[in-house]
Amino acid sequence: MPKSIIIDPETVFRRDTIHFSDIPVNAYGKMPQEEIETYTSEDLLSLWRDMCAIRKFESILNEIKLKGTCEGVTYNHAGPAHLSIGQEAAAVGMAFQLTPDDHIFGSHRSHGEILAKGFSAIRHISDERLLEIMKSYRDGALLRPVEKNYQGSVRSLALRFFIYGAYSEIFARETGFNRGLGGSMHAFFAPFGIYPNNAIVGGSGSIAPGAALYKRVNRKPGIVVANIGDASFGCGPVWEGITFSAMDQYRTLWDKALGGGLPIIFNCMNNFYGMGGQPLGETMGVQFIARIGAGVNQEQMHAERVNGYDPLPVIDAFRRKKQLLAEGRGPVLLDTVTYRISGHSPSDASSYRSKEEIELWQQADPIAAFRTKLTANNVATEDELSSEKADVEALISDMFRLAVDLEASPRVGPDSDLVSSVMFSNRHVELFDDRPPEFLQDLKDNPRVQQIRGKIRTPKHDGKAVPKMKAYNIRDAIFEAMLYRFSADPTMIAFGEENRDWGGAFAVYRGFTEALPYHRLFNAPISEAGIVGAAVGYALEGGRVVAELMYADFMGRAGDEIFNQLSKWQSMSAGQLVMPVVLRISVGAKYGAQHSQDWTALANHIPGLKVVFPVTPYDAKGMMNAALGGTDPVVFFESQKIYDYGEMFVEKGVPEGYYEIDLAQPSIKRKGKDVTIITFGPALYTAITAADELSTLGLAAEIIDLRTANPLDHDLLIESVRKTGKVLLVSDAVERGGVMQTVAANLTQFCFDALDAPPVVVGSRNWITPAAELEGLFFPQPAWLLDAIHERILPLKGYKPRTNQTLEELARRTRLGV
Ligand SMILES: Cc1ncc(C[n+]2csc(CCOP(=O)(O)OP(=O)(O)O)c2C)c(N)n1
Ligand SMILES: [Mg+2]
Repeated sequence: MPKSIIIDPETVFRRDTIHFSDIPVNAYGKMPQEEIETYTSEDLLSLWRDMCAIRKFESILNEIKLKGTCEGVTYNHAGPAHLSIGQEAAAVGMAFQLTPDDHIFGSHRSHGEILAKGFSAIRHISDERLLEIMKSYRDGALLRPVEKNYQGSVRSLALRFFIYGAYSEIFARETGFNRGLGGSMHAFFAPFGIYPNNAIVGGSGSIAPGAALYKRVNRKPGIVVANIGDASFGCGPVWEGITFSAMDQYRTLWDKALGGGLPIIFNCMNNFYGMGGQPLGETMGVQFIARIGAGVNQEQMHAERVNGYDPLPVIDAFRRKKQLLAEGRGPVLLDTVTYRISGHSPSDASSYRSKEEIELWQQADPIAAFRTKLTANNVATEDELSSEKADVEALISDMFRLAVDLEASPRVGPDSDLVSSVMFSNRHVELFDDRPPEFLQDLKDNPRVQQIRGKIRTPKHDGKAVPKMKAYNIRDAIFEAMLYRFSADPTMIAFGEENRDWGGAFAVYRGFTEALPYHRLFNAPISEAGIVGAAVGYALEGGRVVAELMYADFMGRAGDEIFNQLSKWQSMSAGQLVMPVVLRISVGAKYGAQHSQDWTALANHIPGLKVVFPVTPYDAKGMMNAALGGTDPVVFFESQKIYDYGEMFVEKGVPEGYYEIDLAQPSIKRKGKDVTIITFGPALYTAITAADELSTLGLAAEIIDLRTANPLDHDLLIESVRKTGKVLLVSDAVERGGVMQTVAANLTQFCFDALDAPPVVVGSRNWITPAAELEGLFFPQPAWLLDAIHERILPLKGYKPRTNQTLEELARRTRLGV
């Protein structure tokens, strides 16, 4: 149902003041004795061990990177090592409370967070389950090297397994968590609740909210922690993720039984530096990251600054904040103060900070300070602590030596097709969860479903063309495919700007508002990065999602999320994770330079995305069905010019039942023998008009609609071009660097011997898109197609060109860059 939130001017214009509450800074004030009562000695010892383990892990990397030799091993580690020496207490404090159901996302400097979370998970998981994970994870590939001749307990085996997996990943070995395809900055291990870490700093800020959304929508236990560096709070996507997480609707409009606000903690690992830039005093003005919470919602995100140089205040804060999240009062912002004693990377000359400052923080070293705390409070003796430290350090050293050994821990071979094999998952998943899908009404009663039932799905009716109002159109086709998946898969959700009450900006979703509860279809803030990022997070957790960008021109606003996140996590996980996201992107017209651009080329350029652009109802339904049944990210372009077009090509019409179209296959829309015209997008209809005129000149054009840019099976194209010997490629994208240039280049190679002339590409001018009244100068017109054929492929008898499509003109334009 549409919502009804009335804004009353009388209330809005009433004199008032905005009140803020105080934000606690280092409020933790428990005495050591009180804490000794909260924790068992073993708990406190585990914190000690974990911190020592992280320090040792990172110190080895520092040494091998700097000197090329460590622990008697000589090795050149070519990749990055962003170390967190100094940040151990913040990491173990963050992880101590978390169970494997609690998921962390992080950044390039996440080794410490990964290790702390893994150690904590190993403590939380039963021996049976640990064994199950180790044996099943990549069929025991990580387990085999560490269990050889090992007689210890399951728990210590799990520690070996985990540390080994982390080192192997960093050294790009087959035996790494992600077969070395993630590496140091992206390592993760989902079975322990460790989710992708992002080398695009702040990247987790837009993704982690989607993971929290998944938990809420699908009633899954646990919280989500987004660990983000202080300097990365300057990143737009972090703000967008926060905005997405703090929407009122979770608590005001959504079913209360779902649990309220998103269960997420934005945890700032505040070490006071970017690389060399300083948020405090230089690059930001906020002074305390915790202050940001005050601008977000009335509860100020329950923001607080805590001392992350001691694990106990951090644990205390996480315990309290987890309680808030359980009460549905998220999101939370924590400003966890720590310090990076190590450089940004081992090559860092620390030119941006003084030796004195580093020494001050070294004197306050969190590990040494904790040692003193434990001995002063009689938790353990110096000898006991030294012995614990020695044991865990020996374990780290052993696993380092094993992981660095190329024989025990090989890289994928040069002939391996591993990377190709994981770029796409290419699976079909009917449903990601087996609970019944939720609807608000019986779909038979849905007004849109009823309306569509009365529409005509064939090109002709009673021998006549179907009037627009009666034709089953592209909007209907997308609606129908999505409705099928909403009915099949309870995890399927859709969101974007104006998706709900408005009916989708272009009315595709009209009818869904009545049918679906808020948590399955909702309006997102105007946060394109937040929208696509949340879709990525939702999918990484195992749910299916359709996100929408209102105009292709807004892709830049979600650039990182489309180009680096949506596209990459399947392959960086070496196929452990899937990405069942359909990103609907509408291509505009008539709205000028910033609302009318076909940016298929941008998506097509990025490895890891499927890129389709159906332009008939039959294709739209079949391709949306395929996209929504698959497990890969599909960028699904739609054209605003033709949303209301009925089916003109498939005589039998658009089936009411379910069918899929192979996302790699182009489609012949008109048969012909003299010249092949390949189109992508609504230029299909331009080509049809041009082909009609060509036929009056005695030429039969074969028209092939590409439908997909990637993947793309060229067979049909090759067959046609070999038959005609001539090919023109047309789309509404600007001519330079477009999808058609790639196809033309490929066809030149595939069909060189059969071509009478080089393939010719006609696109829009390399301009801004001008005003609606001038669009005819910009988008390819039917005459341009004939002119291009006449000038560059086959002179047409008695034909007089109407525009200048000569090679001289092409040369002139390229010289000018227009
Ligand atoms: C989007 C993006 N911009 C810039 C960089 C380069 N870079 C890597 S680390 C870093 C500093 C990040 O500082 P902060 O977020 O405080 O994390 P820290 O390194 O202190 O852990 C920068 C600028 C990047 N990786 N990603
Ligand atoms: Mg920092």
